[in-house]
Amino acid sequence: MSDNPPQTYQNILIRQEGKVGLIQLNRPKALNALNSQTRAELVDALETFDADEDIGCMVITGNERAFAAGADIKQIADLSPVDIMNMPWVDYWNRFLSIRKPIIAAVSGWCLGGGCELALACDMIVASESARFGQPEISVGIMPGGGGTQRLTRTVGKALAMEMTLNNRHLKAEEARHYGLVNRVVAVETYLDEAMQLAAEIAERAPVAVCLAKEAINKALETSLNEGLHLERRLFSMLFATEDQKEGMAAFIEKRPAEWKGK
Ligand code: CO8
Repeated sequence: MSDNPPQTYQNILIRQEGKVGLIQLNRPKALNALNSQTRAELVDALETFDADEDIGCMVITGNERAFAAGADIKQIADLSPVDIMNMPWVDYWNRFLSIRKPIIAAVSGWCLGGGCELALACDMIVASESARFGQPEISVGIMPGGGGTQRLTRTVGKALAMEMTLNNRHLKAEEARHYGLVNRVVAVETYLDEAMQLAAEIAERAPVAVCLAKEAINKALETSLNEGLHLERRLFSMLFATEDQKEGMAAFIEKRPAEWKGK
């Protein structure tokens, strides 16, 4: 948790539905461009949900027209390299990556630049048919700075990442699914419901195993196979110290539903 969590948020809306925490980016006039305030609020809300025992999964969304059209260009246009270095963005990203529970991006419309990087940093993406993914930074004279060159390349491969980053190629939703960036593509009318349903299902699963499995899969993108396998083995062994492992296996043997405690 941050030291001074804002009591009210200006640029996001939050709500809890069952065991799912929903965060909606809410700067529609700016196509949900990510200014510092929005990033701070987003990470604060995620940390609050992450610490809440009643929440098992989070969803980040925007609106039908835009998930997020990138960093707020108007906020950063006149900054110097030192100003950029001193912005707390790196801290926000690090805090985002420390969230233990799964995060699903529910994406419709524009998902560009820092918005695409945000979606890529989530654990899964449910997209509407109108979703458009891109790294258009080159068009404003810069390059991705929030993980785009790394996560996008690991996800879609070098050839496509180059074209998207160097020549502002956008991916339609179905293409994004084809290249492995997106889990599901559904109608605009249902993308948020679909993401919430997926999140609700995950939130019903064994909580500790969900968090550790998320950690292990994300590690696969940033480590050697050998190190990843070692981590997996350690986390796997650790789960045998949980009450949920005993309960899950007993429930299977006794042919009854398991009752998870998250312990
Ligand atoms: N920043 C600020 N305002 C924006 C942004 C943005 N990224 N995108 C759109 N807006 C604003 C527009 O200025 C406009 O405002 P106004 O009505 O006051 O003029 C409003 O949103 C609507 O936009 P448009 O009129 O342009 O809408 P269109 O439907 O014509 O076009 C587009 C939609 C194609 C999405 C277009 O708005 C666009 O190209 N936006 C910019 C996309 C972009 O270049 N994004 C990358 C930004 S740089 C970045 O993300 C770097 C990330 C680094 C992260 C580092 C972390 C450590």
